[in-house]
Amino acid sequence: SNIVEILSAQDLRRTITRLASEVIERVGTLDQLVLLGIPTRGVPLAYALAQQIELLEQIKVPVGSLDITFYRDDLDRITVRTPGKTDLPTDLSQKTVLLVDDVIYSGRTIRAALNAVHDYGRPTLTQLLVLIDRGHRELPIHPDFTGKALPTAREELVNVYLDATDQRDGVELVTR
Ligand code: 3GP
Ligand code: MG
Repeated sequence: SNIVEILSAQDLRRTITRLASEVIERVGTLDQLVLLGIPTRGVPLAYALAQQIELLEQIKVPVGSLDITFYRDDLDRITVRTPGKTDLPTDLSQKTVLLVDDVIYSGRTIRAALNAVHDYGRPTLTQLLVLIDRGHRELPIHPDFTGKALPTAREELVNVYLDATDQRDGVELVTR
């Protein structure tokens, strides 16, 4: 297999900075905003975004994580079932929920995440931020904020590395 660098550590930091600015710009008030990361790497990504938002606006945005293990309709197709962890910083009613994930592919994970959110309250608005959109959607789900749209072949794999989990930052494409 062949590994191609898609985002260097510096590129990734710039992308996170830009995404934080876009969220601030488009969400209007930050008062009701809650970031919910989807395990595994959506969680450290959500924390990195919150840190950048705080740097820019001096506002601490609550961050949580959303375990969607039991909401997937295709559990048998998922070879590695890592139970995630749901850790909500607040009741989601009347909130603006920003779902945060590292890679979007079919869209099934996000559909499951929407079902999970629904069980924890009724947000005023729910939006989606992804670092990498690698295409191949099977559902009418589209991110509101995208780090990078990266057309891929189905057999390719995107590796996202984040300092908190991987002691390095960057994005690679593994081609076979
Ligand atoms: P989705 O397909 O539900 O949108 O395929 C199951 C899930 O695995 C994807 O969500 C996505 O979260 C993740 N995924 C799919 N392809 C990749 C990839 O190339 N890299 C990473 N890191 N995750 C992927
Ligand atoms: Mg992921």
